[in-house]
Amino acid sequence: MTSKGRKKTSRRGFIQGVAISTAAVGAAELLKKEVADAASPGQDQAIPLQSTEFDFIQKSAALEPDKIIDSACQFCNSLCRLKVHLKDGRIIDVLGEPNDPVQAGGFCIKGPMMTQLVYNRFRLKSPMKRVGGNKGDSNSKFEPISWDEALSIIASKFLALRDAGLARAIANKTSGRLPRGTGSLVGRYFSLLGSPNNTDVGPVCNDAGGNALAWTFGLGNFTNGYGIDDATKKEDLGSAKFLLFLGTNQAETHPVTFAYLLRSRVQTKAKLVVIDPRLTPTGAQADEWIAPKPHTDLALVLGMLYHIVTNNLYDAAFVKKWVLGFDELKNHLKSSGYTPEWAAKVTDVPASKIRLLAEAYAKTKPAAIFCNAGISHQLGAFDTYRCLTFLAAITGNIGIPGGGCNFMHNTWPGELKLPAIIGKTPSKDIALPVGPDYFAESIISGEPYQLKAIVTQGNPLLACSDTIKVQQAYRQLEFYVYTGLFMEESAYYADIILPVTSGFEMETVYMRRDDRAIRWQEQVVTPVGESKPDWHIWIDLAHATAKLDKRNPPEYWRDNFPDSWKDYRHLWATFVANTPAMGGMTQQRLSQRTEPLRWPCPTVDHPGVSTLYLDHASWYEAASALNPDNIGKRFLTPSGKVEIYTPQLQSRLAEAGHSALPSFYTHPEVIGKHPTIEYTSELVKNPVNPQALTQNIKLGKISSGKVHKQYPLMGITGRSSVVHFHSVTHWTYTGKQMNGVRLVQIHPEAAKKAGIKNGDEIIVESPRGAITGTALLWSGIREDTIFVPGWFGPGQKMAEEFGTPYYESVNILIDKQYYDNLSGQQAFKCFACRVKKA
Ligand SMILES: Nc1nc2c(c(=O)[nH]1)N[C@H]1C(S)=C(S)[C@@H](COP(=O)(O)OP(=O)(O)OC[C@H]3O[C@@H](n4cnc5c(=O)[nH]c(N)nc54)[C@H](O)[C@@H]3O)O[C@H]1N2
Ligand SMILES: Nc1nc2c(c(=O)[nH]1)N[C@H]1C(S)=C(S)[C@@H](COP(=O)(O)OP(=O)(O)OC[C@H]3O[C@@H](n4cnc5c(=O)[nH]c(N)nc54)[C@H](O)[C@@H]3O)O[C@H]1N2
Ligand code: SF4
Ligand SMILES: [Mo]
Repeated sequence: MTSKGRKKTSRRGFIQGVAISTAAVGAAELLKKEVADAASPGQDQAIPLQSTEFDFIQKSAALEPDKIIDSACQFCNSLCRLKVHLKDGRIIDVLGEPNDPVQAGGFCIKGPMMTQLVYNRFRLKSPMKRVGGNKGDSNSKFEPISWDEALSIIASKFLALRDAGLARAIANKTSGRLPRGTGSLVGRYFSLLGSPNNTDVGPVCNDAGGNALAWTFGLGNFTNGYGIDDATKKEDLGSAKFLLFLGTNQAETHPVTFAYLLRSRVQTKAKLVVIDPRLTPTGAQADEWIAPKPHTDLALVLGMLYHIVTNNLYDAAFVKKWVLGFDELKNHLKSSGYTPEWAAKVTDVPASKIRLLAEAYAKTKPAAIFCNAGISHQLGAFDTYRCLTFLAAITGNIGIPGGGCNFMHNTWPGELKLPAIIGKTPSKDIALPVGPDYFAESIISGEPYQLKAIVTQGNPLLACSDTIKVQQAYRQLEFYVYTGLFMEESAYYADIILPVTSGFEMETVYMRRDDRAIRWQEQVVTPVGESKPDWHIWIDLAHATAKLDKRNPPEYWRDNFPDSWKDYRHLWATFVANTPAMGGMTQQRLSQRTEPLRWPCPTVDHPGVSTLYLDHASWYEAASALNPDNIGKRFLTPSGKVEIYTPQLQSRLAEAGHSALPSFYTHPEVIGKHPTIEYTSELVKNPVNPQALTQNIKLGKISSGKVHKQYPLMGITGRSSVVHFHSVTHWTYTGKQMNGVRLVQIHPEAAKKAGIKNGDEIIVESPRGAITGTALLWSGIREDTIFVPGWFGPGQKMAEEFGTPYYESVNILIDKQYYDNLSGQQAFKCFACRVKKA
């Protein structure tokens, strides 16, 4: 790389300009200094090699790379290409891709931290089996074993359960990351075995957004794209004139794509409104920051819809041509009395503000909505997202560049397809409810049936709610296989531990950008120890199963899992050949590009789709490649129109206690008296996830507010900062150094009432349990709300290097019974609590 390229992508430039800049603070003027102060330490710590404007690395005999490999970051959905510099086979530096206009050479502090996943003394290096100790205890003893032994132990356990008629008691659970396509191999293995309980990360993460998009528009994906649309040669999201963010802190969670939006905004002067109970570095960039009561966004959106509908602010021509159910929506809003005044009482946002927001959104076209975990992690997630799709639909903000419902992490078309299975597979039972934490329920209660063997990807002991119950369940579980990079909390419960490779150790397609885009990444270094990428593990497990299965001939397993798939190029070519509307996404094409390529993309001449539902030949071509039934359709619903209300939608949703036109309800631990949710013991078929059961519900019972007598505050959870990615970065040097202390954000007035000062050690208690942290007084948070960051855990040994504390999981505080019975999303973002000095 030239010195010019290097200068352009210097870390200082990026971190100052992008990740935590305070240059454009608008509405949050008051808090400017607070944010700037919080930001400045990071700026100085994030400059590794170079700190002057001159490039002294050029012609440095020691530091000039002898090879640069195009890999990619395995962390967030900004999907940065990382140009990895090697000297003598060792990684010496990591830079961004300057020739991708969205990335623009950028990356955040976590990009270079990928190297610390490779060079790390805590990495798991060989498979291990339990030889002593109690499950979950630090006295657990493990001994290294060969891959052959590990996989035959797993295969024989699975076969024994299957032969006893208990195939459904075997489950795979993903709460974390996996290379693309691995899920298809896991699904295939489970089909051969006959178990329905193979889940992916969706219900933990952001499935509700995709579910709502699919029900209203036809496809469950992020609707628009970053950068130029190659079909029209015009900017897509970069042309938005209004950006409405709900429950997304992109400055810390998707910094590089957020920086792209901010760069575009300099040209377009787009208004940015951020809705979040606390001020984040994202809100600090906004023209307006609005802080509703947690878990009340549904009311805010209903109030906005009311104002738009009753004041004729909607796009009448678009509604007439493309929308089904507008009149029903209008009647519903009116008869329910969802006025801005009503919404103001629920959300604590003034009615005048709700009206102005509704007007600004409706009148400024194109307007793009962005949402993420702040909406997904609510018990009314599906219904809230559906109402947000109505906002876009009635204002004609769907199927146009710069608009849409950009519900993050709903990027890719479900499962990548493999050829049909050879041979006859056993029939499967109905799956357990998709709620991420129903697993624990099933183990503890045995209802509707008990899980007995689980493989996980991710760290459920930190990531799932009601940690104490999860601990109890995994202690009780008959057989547990943990896969991961480190000896994380969950590993202590395992019978078998399998080491996996990190992103730089494989040639693959690991992550995807939110806008359905992917890029090819080359292998940088050889795998650490005996670690394997996940797709190798499942192919090898199938072959180990072939040797032991007495019911089926070995070919049943071997022919369905050819060894050639271990070569990711071969596996990818198989996906390209079998997955609808993916024929243009060949490895050769991906490798040649500096930018990622978007799905759907049916042929090698097709540019890939940026704006879904765009009235353009490239969209119609892609839509018909997805399914021949789509020929001539713009929206991919049964009617070919945007479906707000139809009698069919209504009757399907009513089966699980919901309605096509949502009424307001919320978590019973939200302060005040609100309509809420009751879960019945009746299990019904889930209309949104028809492969699974779900609990039926009743909506509308008014909460008593009793819990707030003892627990007067509300807690919300989320990402601690740009530095950490879930739990995995807590095993890196930079992660623990920069953000090794759990900082609990609390308003100065609330702190004063509890006798707490900035920097005090505090205890946060909820009806479920207690955790510790350090008070961070923050006037940018509601007085009735505290923010507790997730993924600090008791097993994170890197803490020793810095003398930082070991922490219990934040999920001790959260009640697992509250979830969205349609999407399965857990209500991670709400718990009643109190704080005191430790
Ligand atoms: N309270 C609260 N809880 C939450 C959330 C919240 O906001 N609040 N967010 C939820 C969300 S959105 C998510 S996505 C989850 C994430 O929660 P986690 O399950 O913690 O996700 P990760 O950190 O991605 O997974 C960590 C583990 O995955 C391993 N790992 C890393 N790469 C790979 C790989 O390629 N293969 C395999 N097999 N293992 C790998 C690491 O070693 C580590 O053991 O947490 C959820 N839990
Ligand atoms: N640095 C970093 N980046 C990440 C990740 C990471 O762990 N670290 N994880 C990745 C993954 S898997 C995910 S799912 C995304 C998550 O990305 P985000 O959704 O941006 O992250 P969160 O911090 O979980 O939640 C976003 C915001 O929701 C707010 N919030 C909480 N309750 C409510 C509410 O009731 N209403 C509203 N409107 N807002 C609320 C929180 O204050 C928080 O600022 O990030 C991805 N990127
Ligand atoms: S974490 Fe996200 S923004 Fe940061 S380098 Fe990785 S992909 Fe880019
Ligand atoms: Mo997530």
